[in-house]
Amino acid sequence: MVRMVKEFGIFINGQWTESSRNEFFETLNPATGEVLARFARGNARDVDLAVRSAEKGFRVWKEIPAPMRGEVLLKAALNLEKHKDELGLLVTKEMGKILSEGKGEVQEAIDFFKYMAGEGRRMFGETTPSELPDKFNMTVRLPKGPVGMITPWNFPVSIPSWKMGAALIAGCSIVLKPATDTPLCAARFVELVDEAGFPPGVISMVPGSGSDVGSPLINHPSIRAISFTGGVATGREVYTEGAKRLIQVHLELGGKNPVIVMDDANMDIVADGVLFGAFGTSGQRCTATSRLIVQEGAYRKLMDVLTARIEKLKVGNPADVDVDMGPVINRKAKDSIMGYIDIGKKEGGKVLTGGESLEGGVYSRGNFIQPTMIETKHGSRISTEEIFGPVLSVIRVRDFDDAISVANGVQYGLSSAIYTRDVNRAFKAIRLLESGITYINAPTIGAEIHLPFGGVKSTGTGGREAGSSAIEEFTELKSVFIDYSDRLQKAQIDTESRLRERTEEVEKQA
Ligand code: UN1
Repeated sequence: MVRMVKEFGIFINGQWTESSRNEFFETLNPATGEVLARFARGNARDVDLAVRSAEKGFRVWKEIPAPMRGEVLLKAALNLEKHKDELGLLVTKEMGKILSEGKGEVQEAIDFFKYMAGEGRRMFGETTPSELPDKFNMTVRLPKGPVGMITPWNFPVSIPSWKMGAALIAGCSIVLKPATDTPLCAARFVELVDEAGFPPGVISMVPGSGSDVGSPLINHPSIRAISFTGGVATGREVYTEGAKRLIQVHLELGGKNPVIVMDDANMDIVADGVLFGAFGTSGQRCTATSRLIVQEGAYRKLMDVLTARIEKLKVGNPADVDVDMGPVINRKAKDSIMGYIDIGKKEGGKVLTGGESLEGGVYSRGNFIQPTMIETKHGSRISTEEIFGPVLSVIRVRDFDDAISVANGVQYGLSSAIYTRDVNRAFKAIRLLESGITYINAPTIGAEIHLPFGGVKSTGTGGREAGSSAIEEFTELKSVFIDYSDRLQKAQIDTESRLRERTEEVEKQA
């Protein structure tokens, strides 16, 4: 029996339209190899159509009062809630994370849209005193314009939701280029959000590659900002292209996130956290725990507990409820991760558990790897480069200072964690760890959406997604001076004379 696979073009003005180029790519289930859908290979002409529509959408959307925009976002959240199971299952099928994580990711999108809906009634500016009498000063936030977003495959729903939720409440129209590995999740997400009643042109999506779609999007003269989440190499290109146009580029890049374990920690709780942090989503999170930095006294015990626990993890089709860890996204990713395991061994690392590719039987059509833990030394490639897979590097350290210096000794700085029951050390670690997110007694993953998300060093360019700072990415601040004195008043004039004049004026009025 031949199963018909659905074909998608580009999404503009609230509907799917044919791409100007009649070529398609397939999106696959990474656990089974099943073809899920076919998507148009978008191109610069499609991008131009989408951005033109976004220009029209922007002209309308920015004039809708922000609290009213919030109502539409809330409707989108409720629609996502209604379809949570369907969309969660789709995430599992197309991205390969286990069902509970697929649904969890959709919940993150729902929560964020609800949070941003409320932002429509805040969007605070400042009011300040003026230097001059009868004058009022304030700041207001205005939307940047049509904005482009380029999103990764590891969170195919929630990362688009962070970017879109913030941009939409701010009053921007958006053009989304989703990852080529997960366009179906993005397509369904865009449909469900759009159904809430956004005016035509506010939301568009163009599938396709970085060079065919991403680059024309960054370079389109009407695009006012780009928000990108992905790898460092691509991020550097996106930044360079955006810099040439002098537009704002928000980058959310890699990580090499450490969990520090001090001797005084409770090892069972550490093991729970490390399993979740390192092997949740098969280690394919920017926030994944990829380094375990353990103080000498805790080392033996923790390795024993962890090895036993890792060996019990069930790897398989993530749609089966009893599976703990699914596949990695595609063949290329699998080869690269296996390559890293090899490098780890060659540079003297010792595989404590795992390390093998899983083949045959249920694994024969998918991209499966054993959850792997390798003992290594700080400075080795596997302990400093982002692997983006189920590989945990373990490094032994002497004491707290040693642990902090190892933790900070990489180019990344997204998330970090320390397990200790010593409150003084915990607070010191908060200050000393170079990362945008720090957890105490919890692993490096699982950020909550109402706090800012982002990193330092090569992880990003300084801005933060999610949380109270999310709308900064998509708004311009305008400073406003309102003079109601009925005369020309000049700022920055000699204080002494001004003070005298004003005193005389007030005395006369009295
Ligand atoms: C990512 O990996 O790019 O904190 C995002 C977490 C998730 C988001 C991760 N809430 O692990």
